[in-house]
Amino acid sequence: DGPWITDVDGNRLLDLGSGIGVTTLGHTHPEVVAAAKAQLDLLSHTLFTVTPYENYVRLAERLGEHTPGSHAKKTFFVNSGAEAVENAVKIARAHTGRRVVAALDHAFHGRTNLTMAMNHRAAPYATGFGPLAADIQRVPNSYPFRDGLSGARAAARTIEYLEQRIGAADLAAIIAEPIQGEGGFVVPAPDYLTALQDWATEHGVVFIADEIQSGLGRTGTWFASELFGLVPDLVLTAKGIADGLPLAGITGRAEIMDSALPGGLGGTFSGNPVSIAAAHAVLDVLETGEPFAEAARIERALLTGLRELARDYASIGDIRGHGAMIAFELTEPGSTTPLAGLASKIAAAAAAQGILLLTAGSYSNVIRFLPSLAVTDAQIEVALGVIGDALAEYARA
Ligand code: PLZ
Repeated sequence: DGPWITDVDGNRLLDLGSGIGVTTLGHTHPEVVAAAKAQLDLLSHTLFTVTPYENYVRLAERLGEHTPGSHAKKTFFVNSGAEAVENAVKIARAHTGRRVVAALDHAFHGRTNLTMAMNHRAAPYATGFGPLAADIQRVPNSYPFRDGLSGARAAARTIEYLEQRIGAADLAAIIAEPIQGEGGFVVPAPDYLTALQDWATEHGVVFIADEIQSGLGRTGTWFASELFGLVPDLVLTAKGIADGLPLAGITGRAEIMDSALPGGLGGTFSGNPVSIAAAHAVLDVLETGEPFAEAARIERALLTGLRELARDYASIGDIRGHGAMIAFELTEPGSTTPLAGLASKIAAAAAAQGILLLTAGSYSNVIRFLPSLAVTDAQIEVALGVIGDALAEYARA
């Protein structure tokens, strides 16, 4: 219920990870549960490409309204985030007639064969699972804490790699998480993403925003792209879209979305009606605007509390994020040398106190907060107290 999970022994666990950013409105949200139950009594499956149903089309229209940009859009629904990434790549290749996809350092895009080739980390995502998909290149990102570069400088570096290693003539798409998730909530420097989008537009490259972790209210806006003034060509959603039911979407410029042959995109369960009904309930709640205010409140509580902790513990090297997507990176005081062991000790100490905290980061040295928007300031204070106790025990001041 809300931010709580009760385990088989009756222990109440404060869930600050939401199944990795899925139950954004909270566990068993009454409107979501009611919508899914009602739909289950009506129809649980046909197959959209054979016998289409209305709630799919309406959800597509609603996503078109809320994703950045007022251009004509279309949406295709699938079952998981990785499947959304796969389909976005197919669409971009069909549209451009080009092969290569560029992903950013510290990215995570999924666990299927194509997407595991797009992730930054080989281990544990790809090691032993090859051969990997061809024509994927990774290029430097913007990581202000580690590279100290302005958005313009970081974009110039990324673009230099794109031009030298790939060349626009072969480049179908650039994919970026506006705020990187598994990579450790890396927030790019201002103007970085828009500089990449401008370059992509100029060279006929499709810009894909993977908003699977950062989208749909999580950062206090409909999409994290808005925080950067970014209007992507394709926007990917999953995770929080149906507050726990499996669903993902690819929403994009109509002329790009129409590039595949009729019948070229599909899937048996794609856009399951029960998941779609749950997603409508999620959008109903988001449209009240209340979740955005909650995300802003959570951001204030977490940033204030973490900054206080950072005054006592120099191992907190960086605090970053937006809304209910906030993290801190643990490093040797005064340096960027990662302290992975400290992050796992803090997460374990929190778990022992009934608080579920997720780690993240390419160096496994980031603690991330992805709470449900139902989490209260008092609960956040308790969690920060437990983190403070763990820092007192394990961190050098
Ligand atoms: N893109 C930005 O965060 C999923 C991974 C959980 P799927 N992140 C959580 C795990 O251990 O596998 C994710 C993401 C971004 C794509 C995905 C993939 O989404 O629904 O897990 O396929």
